[in-house]
Amino acid sequence: MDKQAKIYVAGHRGLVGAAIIKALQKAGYVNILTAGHEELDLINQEAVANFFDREKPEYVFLAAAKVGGILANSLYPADFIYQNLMIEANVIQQAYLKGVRKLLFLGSSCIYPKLAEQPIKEDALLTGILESTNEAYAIAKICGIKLCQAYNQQHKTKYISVMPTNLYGPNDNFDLESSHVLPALIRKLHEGKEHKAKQVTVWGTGNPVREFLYVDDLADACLYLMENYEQSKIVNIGTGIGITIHELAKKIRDVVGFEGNIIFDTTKPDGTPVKINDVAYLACLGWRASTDLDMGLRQTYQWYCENYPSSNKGR
Ligand code: GFB
Repeated sequence: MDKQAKIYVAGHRGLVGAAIIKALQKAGYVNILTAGHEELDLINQEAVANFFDREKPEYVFLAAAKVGGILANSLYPADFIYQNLMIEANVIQQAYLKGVRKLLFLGSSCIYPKLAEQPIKEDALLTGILESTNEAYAIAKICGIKLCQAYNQQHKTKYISVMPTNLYGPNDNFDLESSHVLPALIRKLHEGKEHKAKQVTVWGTGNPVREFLYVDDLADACLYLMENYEQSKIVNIGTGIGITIHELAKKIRDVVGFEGNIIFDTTKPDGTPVKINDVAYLACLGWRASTDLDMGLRQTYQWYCENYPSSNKGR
């Protein structure tokens, strides 16, 4: 990509989009295009068409999505499937019609079968049933992959799809109902410390295994692939390292300095038992994650303390 190229980052206020903007700026890209929700509703086909007509982006990072943790996914499947399908279809179709040179679509490791062999290779896609708590979201993301591949096949476009593992970092959602586990535990344990609570409750059994990637690493990988990769084959992005939710909770307890106990609410769902990306293909392409979980947790906790007004009291 030319450093002057016009690059549209869809979803620039979210965890991923904000990190991609930072990575682009750091790499010297100077013509970055964004549009907030009030300016452009990506679910509206006509609005997206007008936006692409007017702005004529040359490259697109499709990081806009309706996302959430296990509870939000289970409670609002219609929102997750509808909004994600519309965003993907609108942006990819307009990218094609307006001659975007290259597009990067962000999927998710939850597109793989619930009981896929671990670590999960890219070719596990569509080989088994999905995890029920996020089936609607996963189906929408699989459609995004298939859109990219179909346009590449029929229209000779260069749309690439990446499958990040569970992400975390600055700009994450710390709302306890809709967030993912890592930001939820930072907030719960931090508030537990503030209120000198005897215990903090973690959902599920604590036994599920997840892999966590710091979002700046993800952004770096996305930029690397945008610059160096142009095949239809999907690419996993992760660390390849898993940790149980219980171990994660203990690590966050240490970072935050909470002195009480961790207890488990087993009425809440565990979701997929194990989810770890096989990152061999990405390594072959020349990229590896560089932020380890301890470092990433410290940085994320610092960001949380600086950005959530009530959280400063506890430091
Ligand atoms: O991060 P999380 O919501 O997403 O949950 P998934 C991971 C695990 O952490 C589950 C447990 O076993 C949860 O039960 N957990 C423990 C908690 N305490 C909490 C808590 O306070 N909040 C949350 N949220 N979880 C999501 C998908 O699955 O992963 C999405 O639903 C997406 O579609 C995303 O793919 C990456 O890893 O289970």
